[in-house]
Amino acid sequence: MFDKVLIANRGEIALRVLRACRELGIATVAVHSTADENAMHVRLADESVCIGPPPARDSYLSIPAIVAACEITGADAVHPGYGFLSENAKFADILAEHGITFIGPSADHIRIMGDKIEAKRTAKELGIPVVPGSEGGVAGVADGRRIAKEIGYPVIIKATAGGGGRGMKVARTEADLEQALLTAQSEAKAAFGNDEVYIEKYLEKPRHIEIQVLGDGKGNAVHLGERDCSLQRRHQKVWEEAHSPALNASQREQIGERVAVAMRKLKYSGAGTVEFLYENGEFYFIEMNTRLQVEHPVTEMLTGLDLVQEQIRIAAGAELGYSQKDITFQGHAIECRINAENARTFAPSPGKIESVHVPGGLGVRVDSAIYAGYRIPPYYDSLIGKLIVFGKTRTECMMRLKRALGEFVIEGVDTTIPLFQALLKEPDIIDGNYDIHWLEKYLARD
Ligand code: MV4
Repeated sequence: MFDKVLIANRGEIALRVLRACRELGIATVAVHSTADENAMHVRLADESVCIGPPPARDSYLSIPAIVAACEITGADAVHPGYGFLSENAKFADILAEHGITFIGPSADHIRIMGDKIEAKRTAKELGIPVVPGSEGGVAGVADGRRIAKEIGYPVIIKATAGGGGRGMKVARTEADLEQALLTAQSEAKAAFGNDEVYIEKYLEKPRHIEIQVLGDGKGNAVHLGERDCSLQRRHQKVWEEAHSPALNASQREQIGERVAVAMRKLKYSGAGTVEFLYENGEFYFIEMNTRLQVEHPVTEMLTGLDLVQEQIRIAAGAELGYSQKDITFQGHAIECRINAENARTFAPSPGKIESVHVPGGLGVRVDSAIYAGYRIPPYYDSLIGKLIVFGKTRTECMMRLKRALGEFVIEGVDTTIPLFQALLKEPDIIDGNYDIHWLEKYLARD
């Protein structure tokens, strides 16, 4: 096992990783920008190193600064959290060159899944159902027209180097195709420095359902069920739950087993998430995330597994030590992302937290790094906490969520708490009847 882990992140996820390390008896190193001198992760870690000025590219994204922090403190492993360097294959390679363990999948797997065409090709080869579309990149307008005609309209054009919704364009008819293709290519070039795009059948009203996996890199892998993350705004998840209100046990088992078999063949190592669009009873692979995700706690609530401890054990060379039949699910969990944003306009609301009262009681978990007097810096993501609630049934979970939201007090900045209180009154939310467009439509009403 590692003696000392450096946590290359900030905010609630830095605390989440720190807690896992502490329970495993591993010393922790926090890194921070000058804007985060007073951050909770710095206070709670055993040691801390300032790695640069506020802009993330000069601190949390600076590979030389983080490697230097490892060398100064003698850390033998790095946990990247999510975002920042968590899916940077180059970072994983450089750490390896320095004899430091990257707590995550192999650089090769990060690289494959970072290239969305490669990811799809790999998934398909491994027996995972994918969205019908081009086998590789689109060569030009004529090639695009030919492919789109073959798949049938509407189609969606996506950047190979993209992901998370950036640089996508929908073409409803052949008349739209040229424009959509050229726009997608130029946006991809500007955003990722790579203008390669691919085409897929456009699914009109899918749900976003993702499968959590764990593998040990030795051919053992399990799935930990799904999360329904359909409630999103501008490709930012807002509410995530498990199980999905749309799936029954046999559907869950079927898609889960498909994914687990694929991960065994791939010899996948660490935690990962296989993302699907789900429509009319069918699953369609879109991407795989090779990192711990923001919403991992809902899976922890149902399975009782500590996903971060599992990541650490696996990175240290341990075998999984359990098989699929040992994984069981209990109850229902919902996560609400608490952002320092206006609940109606979503305008960021950085500033000083004047007071905070967090909810508690049975089945209530709050992952957050805020405290009374803390000043939220304006430089980073506006996520300031996650409220995760568990219940024996979805109904119990929602009643408890309502109760917990009512207890939650954050004074000094705007938060998304009122949005969740409003959502809990919506019949479609109560019934679990929503797709990926539901929230945007709801917010567009007045
Ligand atoms: C799609 C799609 C419809 N059809 N692909 C957006 C983020 C990226 N991960 C994939 N995305 C989509 N891909 C096909 N073939 C619709 C979306 C999409 C979406 C997906 C998940 C959650 C929210 C979304 C909001 C708009 C569009």
